[in-house]
Amino acid sequence: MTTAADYSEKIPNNVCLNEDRRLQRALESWQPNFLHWWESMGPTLPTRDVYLRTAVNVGRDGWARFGHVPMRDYRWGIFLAERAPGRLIGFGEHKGEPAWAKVPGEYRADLRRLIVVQGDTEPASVEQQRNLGATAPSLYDLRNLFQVNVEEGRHLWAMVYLLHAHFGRDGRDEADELLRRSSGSLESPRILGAFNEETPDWLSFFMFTYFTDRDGKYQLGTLKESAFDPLSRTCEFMLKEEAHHMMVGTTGIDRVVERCARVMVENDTDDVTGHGAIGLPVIQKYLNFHYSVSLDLFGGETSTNVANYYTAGLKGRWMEDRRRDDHKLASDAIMVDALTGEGEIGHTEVAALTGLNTDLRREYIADCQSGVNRWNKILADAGLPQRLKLPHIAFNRKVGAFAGIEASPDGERLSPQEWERGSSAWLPTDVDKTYVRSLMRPVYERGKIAAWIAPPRHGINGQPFDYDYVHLS
Ligand code: BYC
Ligand code: FE
Ligand code: FE
Repeated sequence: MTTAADYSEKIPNNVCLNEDRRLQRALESWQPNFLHWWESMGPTLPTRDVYLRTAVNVGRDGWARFGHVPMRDYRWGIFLAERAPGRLIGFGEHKGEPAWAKVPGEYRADLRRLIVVQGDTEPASVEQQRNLGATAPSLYDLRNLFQVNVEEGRHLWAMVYLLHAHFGRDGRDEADELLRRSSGSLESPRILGAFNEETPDWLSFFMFTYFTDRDGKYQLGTLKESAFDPLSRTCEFMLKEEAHHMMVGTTGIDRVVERCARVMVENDTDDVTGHGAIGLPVIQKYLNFHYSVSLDLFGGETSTNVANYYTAGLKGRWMEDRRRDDHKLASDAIMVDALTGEGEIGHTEVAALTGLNTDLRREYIADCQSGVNRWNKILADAGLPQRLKLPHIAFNRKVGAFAGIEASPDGERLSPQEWERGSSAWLPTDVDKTYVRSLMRPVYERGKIAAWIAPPRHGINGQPFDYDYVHLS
């Protein structure tokens, strides 16, 4: 089914869309709705063109091309990673059977649900980030924002393709719903909590791309294992684009910390407010917030949903093929984070299958820690004793075992009164947010950068920092 990418089509694709006229027509009639959504809910800053990477193929000899394009003309395409001939299902009760090219009737509802939840996050993030162009710290950052935005738009296309191609009438209805719900809406909000939060400033944006896009990396990693081959192949290709989103977050926070450290050292002070930088306590609070809402995205510590998904072969584990067990887990056990009988924050043993959200969350947490280590190295190299850290798993949770209690960042269980007294020291307050916002003034001059952030070490695609990444209109 996969061929060379067809770029002459209205919808670029490598799925031979022109061989299925019905599907092609259905997607071509969704396309104007997508463009209307992009115009009304996407980036608000008017631009002439942006130096963007466009996915054009999936092959080993280059999958993307770079060039200045008007964002509305971005070629959102449908690309599935190459088919692995003879691919077998790697886990669950169908382990060893051939992967499915079509959706089995008994798993239709669950697969549709997973694809809809995944698809819903993509436009949500574009909506959350739509006003950030107005306050970009440099043309380089502005370009990265838009790159992330167009690619999340393409990820929406990826899920809509699956819905249209494999779920008939209800798939088309779900595709329409994906454009109808909107982030933060009271009547029809996005499905998952984190995607209804605001991303009002660039520190939030970098935290979001570090912590929340990283949930995307891990969820896509589990869906890449899916027995449903088209889902597996589309997620594999999405992960390629996701790496850049992660880079934006990681290096974005690097640069905020680097700037803060330098101002602290140069002025011999812990308080950088008034020196135009963002201080470590504020960075820590933003980190606490984005990390804890992102932990919620993994669902409950124990979940029968995830057990069913795994057994059915719909959603695997991170690096499934590297796990040394029977890939069925029917009689295995796992320790998960839990409230103990006495209401203490601790652990309990459960069936491995129902603990799979915890398994994935742990992989994610270890990965998050690597970023914190990086930022702490920047502080250490500047000769500073302060350090950032990930808050405890029970801190500020709204989903799962700790949703009903309060805990400090150190994992100490708190009464509602203690939480009330402490929370302003742990989560961004209105004062913190107002301060951060006061720093957010746009810098659109080539080679210039806002005072609260250090310049990047590298430009994009070998271009220098002072390249004309974006032409405003
Ligand atoms: N908010 O059995 P449970 C990305 C619901 S990010 C609201 O504990 P389960 C991206 C849950 O749906 C990756 N509701 O959890 C990043 C369920 O409802 P139903 C997105 C929540 O089902 C940045 C009920 O609570 N992809 O790509 O095992 C920018 C009980 O749930 C939340 C996916 O998530 C929440 N946080 O796991 C752009 C992959 N958490 O069904 C893009 C697909 C749980 O009983 N989704 N609930 O009505 C999944 O695999 C699973 O649905 C979840 C939840 C991991 C989300
Ligand atoms: Fe995405
Ligand atoms: Fe992303």
